[in-house]
Amino acid sequence: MEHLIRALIEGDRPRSVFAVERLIKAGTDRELIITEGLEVAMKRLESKCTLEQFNLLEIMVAGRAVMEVMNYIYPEGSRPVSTKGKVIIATLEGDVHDLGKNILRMVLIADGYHVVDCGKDCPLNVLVSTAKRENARAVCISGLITSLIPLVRKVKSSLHRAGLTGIPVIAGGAALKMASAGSLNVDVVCDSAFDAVNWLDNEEVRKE
Ligand code: B12
Repeated sequence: MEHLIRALIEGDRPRSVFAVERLIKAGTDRELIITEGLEVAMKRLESKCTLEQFNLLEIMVAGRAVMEVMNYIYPEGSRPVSTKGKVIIATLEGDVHDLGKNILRMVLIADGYHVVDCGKDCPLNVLVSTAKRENARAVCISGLITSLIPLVRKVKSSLHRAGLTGIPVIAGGAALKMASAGSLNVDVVCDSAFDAVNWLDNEEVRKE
């Protein structure tokens, strides 16, 4: 895993894919590659991304290597037909981080969900109107900066005002997973994309 992490940090795409190929051959599962590999690599770049020091190029190059690895472990052609309903995903207005959201999208699609991606920096009203138009089964918010928390707290009430009272709101991403569901006014906070899949898969069981 350390080979993968180092190749990602250096933004070396061929070496990253080679390292992941070896991990898969050795039987490492995709969840571990994402949580112990991709997430850890990006976390190590934290010091390059502060308000004082900002090395955009290095971070962007590593981000591209992360997405190349994701495309390798979730190849386009292998995606199942979506049968489990529509999930809306976004990072809210003011937050341009989207690597975690893009990973969430691929994990949800691979599990049979139809994903409508509102993108990054998404205004709340666009999120709500999309959820209404698409008859969404759930809304997922990815949040990487803490200053966005007040806006996250408004998601549920904005959905309610639009008459969407039955749609669960799921929060995740480095900034939101430090908070409780109650303090964010969401239904659940998930550590990883896989936790959201498990939560959604078990929703029907919980309702019974
Ligand atoms: C990459 C990065 C960037 C890139 C983003 C590129 C991109 N396309 O996303 C760039 C360079 C653009 C960037 C910009 C900035 N960044 Co930045 N960035 C990061 C960094 C280093 C990594 C984030 C990342 O991609 N992680 C990898 C992904 C895979 O992890 P993840 O998002 O957590 O996602 C996983 C899970 O959490 C989960 N998940 C994610 N979302 C969701 C949602 C749901 C519903 C679920 C279920 C699961 C889930 O799934 C993923 C896989 O399991 C972090 C450091 C860190 N520790 O996070 C700082 C960090 C987030 N950035 C930070 C800052 C300050 C900024 C800037 C303000 C810097 C500046 N000087 O301008 C700007 C913000 C601009 C803005 N308005 O948004 C701070 C935020 C501090 C805070 N607590 O508020 C951090 C924490 C760095 C630090 N020094 O502390 N950044």
